[in-house]
Amino acid sequence: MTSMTLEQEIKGRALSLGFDAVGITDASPIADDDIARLNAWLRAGRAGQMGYMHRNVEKRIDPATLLKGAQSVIVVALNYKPDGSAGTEQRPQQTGAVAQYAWHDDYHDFMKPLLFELADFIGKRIDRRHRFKVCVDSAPLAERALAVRAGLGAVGTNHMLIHPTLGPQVFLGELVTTAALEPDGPCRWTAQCATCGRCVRACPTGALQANGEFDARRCISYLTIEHQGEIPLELATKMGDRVFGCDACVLACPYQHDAPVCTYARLRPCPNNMRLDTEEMLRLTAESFGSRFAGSPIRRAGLATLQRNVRICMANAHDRLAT
Ligand code: B12
Repeated sequence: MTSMTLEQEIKGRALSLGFDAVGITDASPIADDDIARLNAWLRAGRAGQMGYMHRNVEKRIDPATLLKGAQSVIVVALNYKPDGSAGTEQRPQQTGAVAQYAWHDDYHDFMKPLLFELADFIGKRIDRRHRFKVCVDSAPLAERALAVRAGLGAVGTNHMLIHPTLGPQVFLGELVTTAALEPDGPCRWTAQCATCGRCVRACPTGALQANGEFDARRCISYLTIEHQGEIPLELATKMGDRVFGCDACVLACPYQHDAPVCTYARLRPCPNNMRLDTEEMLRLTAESFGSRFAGSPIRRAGLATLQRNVRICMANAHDRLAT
C-alpha cells in the first residue's frame, strides 16, 4: 500500500477547503527576468499613484524577506468565473458596470481564513514551531510569478495568470512557510498569446500593448479603483459605463471562454453589486457607503472615487444618447 506524501496531503487539504488548484514552489527570489520587468515597470512610473508598489520591493522579490526563514510557498487558485446566466439581464440605462471579481463577497475576507486553516493543518501534521504568512493580494509578494513557478499556469499578454483549464478568472493566494516542502516544477504549458491579440484589441484605453507592456495609468481598473482625483478626459470617455474595475482584457481571453464556472459557495454574485444604480450611488453618504458595501471589494474605491466614476458613467451615457 502506498502512503501519501506530505505534499499530497497538503494539496488534498487545500482542494477540500474549496480551492480549485494548488502548487508548491520554494521560497527563493523570483526569476531575474521578472525582477527586471517589475523594476522597469516601477521606474517608468507605470504604477501611477499606487505608492505601495514602490514600497517593500525587496519583499515582493524575495519571499524569504517577507517571512524570515521561509523555505516554501504554497500557491492556491480559486476560480471566480460567474455562471453564464449571471449579469445577462437587461442593463438599465442608469446603472454602471462592476468588474466580475467584485460581484460577490470580498475574496480577501474568505480566502485568508481558508489559508489559516491550511496552515493549522500543516502545523499539526509536521511541527507546530513552523511559521506561516498568509498572503492574498495585499501582501508585497509577486503572486503571478510565484504561481507560474508553482506550476499553476502561465502569464498571458493580458498579464493574467492563466490556468490551463480554469483560465484567467482565478484569484491567487499563498501560504509562505518555514516548512521545507518538495516543490512542483514550473508550469511547462504556455498560453498561445502570440497569435491571438484579442486582449490587446479589447483594452479600451491601450493600457495593454501587443509587446506585453502594461501601463496601469491607462488601465480602467486602476483608474476606477486606485486613482484619486480627476481622470484625464481622453481616458474618461473610454471608461464607458464602468464604475468599478474592468474585465475587458480578461473576458476577451479565449481561455476564459472555455473555462468552467466557479463552484465555490461564497462566490455567489450579489445582484445589487453587479451593476450599481447611479442615482443611488450619488445619494450615498460616508456612513451609508460603509454599510452599503460592507464585505464587498467595492469598499476599496471609497465614496469620492466611486461617485466620480458614476458621474463619468452618466456623462458617457449622455454623450451616447446625444449622438
Ligand atoms: C497592483 C495590482 C493591480 C493593478 C496593476 C495591475 C498589473 N498588471 O500590475 C491594477 C489596479 C490595475 C490591477 C488590476 C487588476 N487586477 Co490586480 N493586482 C495587483 C497586485 C497587488 C500587484 C501586481 C503587480 O505586482 N504588478 C506589477 C507588474 C509588473 O506585475 P505583473 O503584471 O503581475 O507581472 C509580473 C509577472 O506576471 C511577470 N510577467 C509579466 N509579464 C510577463 C510576461 C511573460 C511572458 C512572463 C513569462 C512573465 C511576465 O513579471 C512581473 C513581475 O513579477 C496583485 C497581487 C499581488 N500581490 O501580486 C493583484 C492581482 C494581480 N490582481 C488581480 C486581479 C483579479 C485584477 C483584475 C482582473 C481586477 C479587475 N477585473 O479589475 C485587474 C486585471 C488587470 C490586469 N490585466 O493586470 C489578481 C490576478 C489573478 C490572476 N489570475 O492573474 C491578483 C493576483 C490578486 C489576487 N490575489 O488574485 N491590479
